[in-house]
Amino acid sequence: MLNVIHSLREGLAKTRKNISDRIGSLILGEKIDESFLDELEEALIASDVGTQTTAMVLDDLKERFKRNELSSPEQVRERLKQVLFEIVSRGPVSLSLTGTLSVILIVGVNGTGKTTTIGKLAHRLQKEGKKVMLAAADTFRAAAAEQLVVWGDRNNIPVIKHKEGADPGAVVFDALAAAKARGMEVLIVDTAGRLHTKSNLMEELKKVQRILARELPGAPQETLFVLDATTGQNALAQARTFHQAIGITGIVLTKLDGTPKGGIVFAINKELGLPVKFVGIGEGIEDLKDFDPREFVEALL
Ligand SMILES: Nc1nc2c(ncn2[C@@H]2O[C@H](COP(=O)(O)OP(=O)(O)O)[C@@H](O)[C@H]2O)c(=O)[nH]1
Ligand SMILES: [Mg+2]
Repeated sequence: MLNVIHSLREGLAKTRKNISDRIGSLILGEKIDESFLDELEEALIASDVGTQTTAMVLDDLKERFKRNELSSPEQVRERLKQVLFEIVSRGPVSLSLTGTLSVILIVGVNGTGKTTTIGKLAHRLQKEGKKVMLAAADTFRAAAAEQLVVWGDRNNIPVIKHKEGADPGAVVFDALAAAKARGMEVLIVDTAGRLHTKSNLMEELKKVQRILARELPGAPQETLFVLDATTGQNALAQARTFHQAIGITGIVLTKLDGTPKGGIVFAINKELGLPVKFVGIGEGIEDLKDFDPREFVEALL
């Protein structure tokens, strides 16, 4: 557990610098006043907390400041932690894997880390004792399936794939049949991620969902949207488009290690109302963590 906190802290180092170090340096020799709060507002915006969410946080702090409840830096830090925690603490974050076989559909635009996340997630589920299979429904490029096979080999789990250009619907149909026949407990489906503005991608994903639901009632149990934390506020628009078209059950926020803008977690929760279920903090097989609201806020501030 200590180890986990340590690496989440490391993963959030850049964002923490943006928020916490700024609070720290603001505090030195200064009293808590309006200009302090203005600078805090800038720090929150700079870490991609989002204008709407930042405004809400600042309203709370200003209100308390007026009531003389925030006279020390420590009080500001504690209240900030509390407000941020409240934003991310609602909604279930664990995967809802029901029934003997569950399907996790992984979606998102190109390069956000879908395939890598699948490799990490398969490793985690396997460590929990689950029998896991992968489906290469990103048939857009041959390299995509090959990349998934590499992760399958690394985890020593089967990967169902077809030829490049094959119908993703046919891949999931076969994968589901194979998963049932082989007594699998989790099937994770990789998908293509061409630009979200292309409606044919959404149609393709809808078809995949339809086939899954037809062949296995309740499937997919999870449709996870993989979002690159370095994308900035545009990521919110991406998530909204996918959510409207296919319905997302949760977010995997990747590449937190590479950005000072980890505040996007709060914007996702507040402005999209979608739970962040996992965070990616590196390229290694162990670098996928549960999103634990308390731990996240503590690691941040
Ligand atoms: N630093 C870092 N890199 C990541 C993370 N997740 C994925 N990547 C990298 O992002 C790149 C694209 O990942 P990939 O899984 O191929 O994306 P896909 O196109 O969505 O399937 C690869 O170089 C990954 O190693 C992460 O959490 N942190
Ligand atoms: Mg991929």
